[in-house]
Amino acid sequence: MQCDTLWITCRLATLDPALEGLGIVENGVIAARDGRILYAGSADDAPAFQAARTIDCEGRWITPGLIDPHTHLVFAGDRAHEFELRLAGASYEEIARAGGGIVSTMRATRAASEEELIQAALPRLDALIAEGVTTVEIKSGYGLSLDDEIKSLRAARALGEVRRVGVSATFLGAHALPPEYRDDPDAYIALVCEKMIPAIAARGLADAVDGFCEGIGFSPAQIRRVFEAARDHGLPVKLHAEQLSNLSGAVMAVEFDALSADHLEHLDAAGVAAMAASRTVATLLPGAYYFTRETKVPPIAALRAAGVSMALATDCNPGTSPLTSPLLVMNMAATLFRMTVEECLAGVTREAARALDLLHDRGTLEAGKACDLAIWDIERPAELVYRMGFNPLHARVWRGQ
Ligand code: DI6
Ligand code: FE
Repeated sequence: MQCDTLWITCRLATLDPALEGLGIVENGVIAARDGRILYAGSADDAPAFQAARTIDCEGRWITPGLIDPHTHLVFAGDRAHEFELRLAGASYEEIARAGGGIVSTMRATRAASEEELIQAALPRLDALIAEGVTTVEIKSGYGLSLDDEIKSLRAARALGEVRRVGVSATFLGAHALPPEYRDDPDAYIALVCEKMIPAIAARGLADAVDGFCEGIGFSPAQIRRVFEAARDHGLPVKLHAEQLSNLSGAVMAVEFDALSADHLEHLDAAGVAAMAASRTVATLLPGAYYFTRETKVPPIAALRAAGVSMALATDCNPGTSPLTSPLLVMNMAATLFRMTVEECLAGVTREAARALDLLHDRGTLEAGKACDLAIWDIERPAELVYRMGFNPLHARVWRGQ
């Protein structure tokens, strides 16, 4: 059988759900043609391939390319000074209420051109890519006006053109209240629903719609309107839910068949039960938990017992998670949230793909899927979770190259 590239003498963590655990194949082979996996499995069962190129992996491990399913990579400015204020005792809410926080990033983002936003995001994207990321979700949400949200989403899409990486773009207009709507939050929600979502849907600029359901964000009633507008325009939804308090956002997300409910530190039993009866993925963000010094851990044991899919993401953003390392995310998920190695690796591959509704195309090493691979200089998969501040990536393959 003809193929473009053949990787031989590798160990595979396929994450194939039909196999046990990580779906490990010792003495594996991967064959790719036209950017897709033709075969991934045991060398013993492999058909005879005529490969244009053969790469000997010398026993290295191959996982699916990593997927970061929740980031806010596109923004301008930085918030290092706020970090200093927080170290001196100010809380995240206090800073937000004093006009800092998200709104300070909004000002810088509005002042930046699309090209400047791309240039500002590239070092963050490159840091993810350097750790084997082949697909990244990128939210808008720091423009908060029609033009600035469109600019941000265009920058997100453009990042997928200037780098060899898959980009899922998410419209997060309901992220924060821009100051010009301070006295009339519902009028801002009306703008999001009646102007922004239709314009963004018409331009094909977003793959999903997200919101920040929180005391310092938007109420469940306001988010409901956003979700209804998204549904009217054929866009799937996801939600920042139960990060700082429990507003039963996850229950509402499930009602709208959301792709994911994210954060979930304050998720209660009713929220877990609702998610268990849905396809909605629990996307956990240990970087934000760590950086905000949150003490309430998401109900991992309950989510696990209920069989809820769990994904992991960096939540890369300037305020609560200035993090661009999926490897560190896995370590934090294991150490802070007590997730297993298997859950951590599935969380940045298969379950992350599920959270972006891309599991049919990515997230596991299976024939027919995109040939997005991460090749690692490790002796066992647990090393990817165990070490801190160390990057054993040997090579990254995107679409077979
Ligand atoms: N939740 C978060 O943790 C970030 N956004 C959100 O909805 C914070 C964003 C920021 O502070 O800039
Ligand atoms: Fe976020």
